[in-house]
Amino acid sequence: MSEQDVEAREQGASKWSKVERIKDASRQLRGTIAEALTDGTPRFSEENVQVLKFHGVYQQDDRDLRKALKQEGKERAYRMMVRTRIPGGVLNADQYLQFDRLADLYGGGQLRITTRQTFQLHYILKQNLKETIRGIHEVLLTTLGGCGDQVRNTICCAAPHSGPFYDQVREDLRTLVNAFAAKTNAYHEIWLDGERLQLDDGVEEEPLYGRTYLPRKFKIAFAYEGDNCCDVYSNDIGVVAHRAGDAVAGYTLLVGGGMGRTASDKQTHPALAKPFAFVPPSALLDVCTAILKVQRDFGNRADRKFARMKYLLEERGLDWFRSQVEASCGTTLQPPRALVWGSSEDHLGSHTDEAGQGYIGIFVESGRVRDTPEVALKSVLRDVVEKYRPTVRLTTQQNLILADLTVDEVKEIEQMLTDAGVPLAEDLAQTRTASMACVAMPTCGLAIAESERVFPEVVRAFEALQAELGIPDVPISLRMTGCPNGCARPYIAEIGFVGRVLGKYDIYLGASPDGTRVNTPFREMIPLADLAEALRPALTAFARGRQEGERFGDYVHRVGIDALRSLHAVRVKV
Ligand code: SRM
Ligand code: SF4
Repeated sequence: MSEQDVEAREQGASKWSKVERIKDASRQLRGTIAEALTDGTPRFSEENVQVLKFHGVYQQDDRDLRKALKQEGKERAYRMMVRTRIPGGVLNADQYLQFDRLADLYGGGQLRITTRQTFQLHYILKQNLKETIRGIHEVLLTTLGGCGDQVRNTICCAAPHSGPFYDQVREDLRTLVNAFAAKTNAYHEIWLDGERLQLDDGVEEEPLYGRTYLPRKFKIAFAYEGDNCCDVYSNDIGVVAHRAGDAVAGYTLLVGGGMGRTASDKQTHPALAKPFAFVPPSALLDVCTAILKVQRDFGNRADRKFARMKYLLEERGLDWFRSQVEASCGTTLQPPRALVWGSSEDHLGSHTDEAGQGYIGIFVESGRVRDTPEVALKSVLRDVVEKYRPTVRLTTQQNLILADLTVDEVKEIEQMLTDAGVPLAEDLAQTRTASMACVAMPTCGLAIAESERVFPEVVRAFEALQAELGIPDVPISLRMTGCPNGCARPYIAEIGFVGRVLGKYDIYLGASPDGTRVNTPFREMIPLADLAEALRPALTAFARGRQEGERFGDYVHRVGIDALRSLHAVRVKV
């Protein structure tokens, strides 16, 4: 940083947001969490709530109970959500079984696969928090970095491809994960009863993050050239691996993606990451570190609505950003390579190869792993994992892959799933398997509308409409969120439903199926029960006018959103 920049940053500190001040005073994420764990209350203070996020813990309350408890003059029903960091979503059988067990012990008997291919446990009482985190640590996983203003869970295509190219990409992913993990001893001290450090002994606990970490959350995704199943453009850094025979030729880096919007501020918006540079594998760590440092030093710490790196890039421009990164890592960057995408589908269904190996990708509706009277998903997964000990891979579309199986094992598992009432992905409409909903009610404190709990009805109504219009087999990605934050990435769905108020949604149409174009607002404030019908005119026009093989998102883009809006107006007049 130049002297002027340093000065500007120091002056900026006087305008820091409240969260910045809390981080600064937290003594590298200690706060007073250790003391609060034994204070006998069901909740944490506001300061500790902010610091806890860095440890992968959110304080929530059961929103279904709020009103009744208030009427009875009682406190909210506080529960904690614990989010793990599972790089690339890969778990061994013991790790999976530990989550299954912890869910039964403390998490209401359910697990939630997230859109960043990790597990969340909900409904954890404060008194069980330490045991839960220790249980996760026992199987060599951590919750540190599950949330907070640091690098979050780094995601990657979950397909269990093998060979030197894939091995190297995964190795490079691990290198980044290790380099960007918070180094504070606070985690050990608080959760694992580690020895307490004297903080005045001059030890720099966080050489990269410093006292105040990053201005905001920071997300990194790895994709294999041609396969955008993980929505690589929605991340702060997208790392796209190019092949050279069996080796990695290098990576095209994309920068500045992010989905979040704030309903009350029209200047906030979703953005796709922009092509930035091509780097050889040997330079990946240095260049990504330099990008992080630029965001660390210049990102907005006064207003969290504009603190993601996408806004820094917009404010200063890509050329300025590049020159800062080059100065930081002392390299002249090469231009990015052109990217061509073949598929963005999740890796569902059964796959076997000639060598007798196979895997099975299981569709998990909204990522919720639990037993219901009709479908014993959680139990059958536990039985399967105990019996066959597969590698378990969580996907970024909230699904789950069981890998490293023989062909016979794949067949036996299919039978076990069917017996437990779990449909095989091949037997479901592709629209259903291409769709996602965020958690929302009753745990998400930011939800303004339902999402996961109502989404199955919406998808089924939409499937019925597709069947009626004679296009049941055309996959259309539907994504719903309970607020504009975009946790299920609704702005890169062919059809996005975004909660506006309780019971009403804005509809967005026309993202490209390969995740390279955001969608456009189509209609506002549509009641939940009318969502499928609100799309009838547009879908009818698509069924009649689509070109061979054309997907709905591309059709909307071709004919234009205004043409589809006017179709709706005509229909209403009639
Ligand atoms: Fe998210 C906040 C759930 C992926 C953008 N997200 C939240 C919180 C923690 C609410 C809160 O702050 O109190 C939600 C907890 C709900 C609950 O009860 O579990 C929540 N986000 C989720 C998950 C579980 C959704 C899901 O259904 O799977 C995903 C967990 C991912 C993980 O394992 O780390 C999840 N969130 C995302 C994504 C998608 C992605 O990363 O690919 C996005 C959009 C991409 C992005 O970051 O731009 C996303 N979540 C947000 C935002 C808006 C950020 C912004 O830049 O404006 C918030 C609110 C915030 O940070 O202030 C948020
Ligand atoms: Fe909660 Fe909104 Fe994220 Fe849904 S999109 S989980 S409602 S923050």
